[in-house]
Amino acid sequence: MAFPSEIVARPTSVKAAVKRHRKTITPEADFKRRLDQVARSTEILLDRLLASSAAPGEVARPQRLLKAMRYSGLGGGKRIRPFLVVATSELFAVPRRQALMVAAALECIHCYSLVHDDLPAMDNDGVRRGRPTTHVAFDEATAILAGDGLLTFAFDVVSRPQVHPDAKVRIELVSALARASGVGGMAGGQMLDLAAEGRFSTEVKHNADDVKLIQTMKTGALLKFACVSGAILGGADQNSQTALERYGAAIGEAFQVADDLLDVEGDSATVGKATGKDAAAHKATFVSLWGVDGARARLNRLVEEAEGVIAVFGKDSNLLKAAAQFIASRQN
Ligand code: GRG
Repeated sequence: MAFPSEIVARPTSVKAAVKRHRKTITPEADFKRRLDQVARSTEILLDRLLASSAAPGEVARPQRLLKAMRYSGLGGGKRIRPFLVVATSELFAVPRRQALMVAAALECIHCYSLVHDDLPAMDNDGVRRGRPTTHVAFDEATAILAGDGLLTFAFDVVSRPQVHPDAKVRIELVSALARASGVGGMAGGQMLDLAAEGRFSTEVKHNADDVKLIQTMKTGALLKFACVSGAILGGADQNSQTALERYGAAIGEAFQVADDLLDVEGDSATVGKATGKDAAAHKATFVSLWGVDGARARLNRLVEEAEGVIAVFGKDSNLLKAAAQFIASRQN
């Protein structure tokens, strides 16, 4: 696949104008502009990657499956994970095109998890990103396969030479992404979450440590990978890598606390999915443990922690500080 030049090439005059403009805008506005830009670039890249023609080694791409994968992966979402990959890669001057390939792969995993999470056997949701969920728009079997297709496609994308010329770096990314997504990460966290709902036993108790473990795995692992991937791509030293791991862990938890608060306080039209479901399903959440005020206080502490650890990057950390604020105050 030829890399779409419109998502990386910017003429020098535009770069200079952007630099001048950046000096005059707030970190929050700069963050929103950059998030938009990464979302657009991710969309263009995923559109190209999920084209109808088969890649070398593939036999054919069945139209219905591809359509369901495109429905699930394109045309929605905040693209916060791709943003984090690109922003952390910038700290180490990683070329944008490399970071975007990792961003696209990670977004495929995220979208697969949403498709499977919405299935009748899991959360049984009819609306996602303000549209019918994949199994509603297509059918259950197609949605399962679309999730499977996106999951495996992510590893196809992240192992491509365009990600990094050094195969060792690509293997490190493949391994980190697999561990964040699988039995010891997101899929494992989903299993623990279902168990905590009482799906497999009526004797269910959970304390703060259980809830934290579930969320660290279910939601936090992918967000942490997003932050660490910039360090892997950039061959960062151990201190930088550790700072990004700690930042990723703090915003990962903050993301989930914010999600739990949105489920209680948000309205479904703005959030883009049904709300009030956690309490109805007796889910183990930060709000069920600490109440709304306790969860909000924890959220503020997590943002402070994220801002503190990322400060080692000096003024280059402003964008990531704004990202932590956004994650805590998001409305959808
Ligand atoms: C089914 C293996 C499997 C895992 C599902 C992540 C997950 C595990 C389920 C998603 C359910 C959920 C709503 C979790 C809360 C946090 C979360 C991941 C919210 C959605 O992420 P956003 O807000 O979504 O980044 P967009 O639509 O912006 O991409």
